[in-house]
Amino acid sequence: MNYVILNGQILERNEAKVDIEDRGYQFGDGIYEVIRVYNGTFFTADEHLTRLFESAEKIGMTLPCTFEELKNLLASLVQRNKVNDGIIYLQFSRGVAARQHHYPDKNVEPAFTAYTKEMPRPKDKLENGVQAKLVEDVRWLRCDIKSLNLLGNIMAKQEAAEAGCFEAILHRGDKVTEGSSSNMFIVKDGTIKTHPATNLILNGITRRVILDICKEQNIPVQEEEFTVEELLSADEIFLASTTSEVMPIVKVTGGEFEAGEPGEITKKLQAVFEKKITQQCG
Ligand code: DCS
Repeated sequence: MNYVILNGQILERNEAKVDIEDRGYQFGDGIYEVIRVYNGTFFTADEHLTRLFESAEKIGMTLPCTFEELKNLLASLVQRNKVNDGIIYLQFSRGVAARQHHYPDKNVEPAFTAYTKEMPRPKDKLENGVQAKLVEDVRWLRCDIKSLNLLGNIMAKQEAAEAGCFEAILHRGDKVTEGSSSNMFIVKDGTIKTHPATNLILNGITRRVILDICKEQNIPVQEEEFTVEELLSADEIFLASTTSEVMPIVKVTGGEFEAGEPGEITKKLQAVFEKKITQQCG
């Protein structure tokens, strides 16, 4: 049986019904998180839930539960669905109200849904790397909010997929920002560069784990903007996300960057990242 969460209750999936005037459905007015589960245990759950509460605050939404209540309920769902290696997806929309752009009354509670999915680690791609395509970043200027509004991201990912690529590398003019659903990193002469955590990117939890690893391992990092030209002349490129972990990019479509195989620093980060998974999740 597949269970889901609807407004604080665990239900069978076919019993969970959402109103057609849910503001998430009509406006994309809400926020979400994707948390990794390894071996039946959450990885970096506190960091994800902290970001969720921050996103809520940024859009003026008060979540109808405490951090601990939420974490416990999510853990119950993972247990109930017997997730081994997978994810939990959770979202809060601003709730159900007659369609008007401005926020509804304070007494309208956010609508909370969550489900789990079995998802093995992408071992083949982690080992061999993936291809990516450069796509202009035409999203709004609050990419730091993990909003349900993903049209810009989706359109970029589709463009990449149609070119046979795993990810879109977004750039605003000549500056690389991030991936359509990941953060972007380059390595040049032993130094890692990634876009600073501004309003132009989502400050990924995987990104933060990688920055911690770099500190521990004395790998130099610059959280600085870098150009498309720097990307294409980098020694290594990798992306990072909850589902993709530390994923080597071995080719940028068009053939401007073609490493062919994952780089040494990328592989080192992968190895330490894997250790962190084992430490937290067994
Ligand atoms: N940037 C964007 C635009 C993202 O959507 C994501 C994650 C990231 C960066 C990386 O953040 P995390 O390291 O915290 O995952 N996107 C999630 C998603 O929509 N599906 O899986 C991960």
